[in-house]
Amino acid sequence: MTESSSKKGYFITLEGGEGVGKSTQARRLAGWLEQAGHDVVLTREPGGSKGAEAIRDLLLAPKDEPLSPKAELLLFLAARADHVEKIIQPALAAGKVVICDRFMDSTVAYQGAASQLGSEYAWAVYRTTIGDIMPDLTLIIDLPPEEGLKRAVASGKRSEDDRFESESQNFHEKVRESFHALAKAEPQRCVMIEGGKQLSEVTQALKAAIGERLGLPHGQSH
Ligand code: T5A
Repeated sequence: MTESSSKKGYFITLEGGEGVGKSTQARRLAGWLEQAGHDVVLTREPGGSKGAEAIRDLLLAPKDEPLSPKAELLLFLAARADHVEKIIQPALAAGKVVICDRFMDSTVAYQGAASQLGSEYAWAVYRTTIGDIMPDLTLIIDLPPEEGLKRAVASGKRSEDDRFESESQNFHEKVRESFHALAKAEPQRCVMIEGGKQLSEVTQALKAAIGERLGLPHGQSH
């Protein structure tokens, strides 16, 4: 985290399109890090705090008329402001490892790059409203959108008429391109992981990226 607060912990985010395996992998990584002796907070966005979960319900509910792009962006940031202040910053200040299923890169990809607002606009509003808190490590799980969407719907967590599932194929391609661009622009922070492999192989690649940075052995399977 680059913010100047008295941070002692380590902030990891998982990113990627729909159904790439973020939540599944986040749970596995949290278990692994706990076994290694870390105090772990596993959280997600949108959501993670009571207020942010209420905003999540509003954002993800099917709507007769979509929100305006700016209203949607501001709601994601409103949820994040509450989550950062109530959950993420206190955990990092207490020296914990925070694993967050999606964070600001999702806003840049979905509300910025894939929408009419653009990624620069999304970054600018983020900096003005929330500041410069950034993850220490961002793991981007990469998968063609159609494969991820199939997985998400098959898992039963999502339905075909879900607000975000019903976006066009072109929209999800732009989201994927944006994650590729972020990984290229910030190679120190972002690691791209191939998501089309077996679950355990993906876990192993994620553990390797974290293990290198936290000095943990990561050869064993979980
Ligand atoms: N959003 C979010 C924005 O637009 N802006 C923002 O700023 C933020 C923070 C969130 C929506 O909000 C958008 C993005 C999203 O559209 P969500 O329900 O939290 O909604 O959606 P996702 O984060 O995309 O969660 P999903 O559940 O859809 O996907 P996951 O978490 O990536 O996938 P997961 O782990 O649930 O796995 C899906 C299925 O695939 C299987 C799993 O077992 C599960 O059944 N699976 C695999 N199968 C085979 N091989 C593998 N390697 C597998 N990995 C997982």
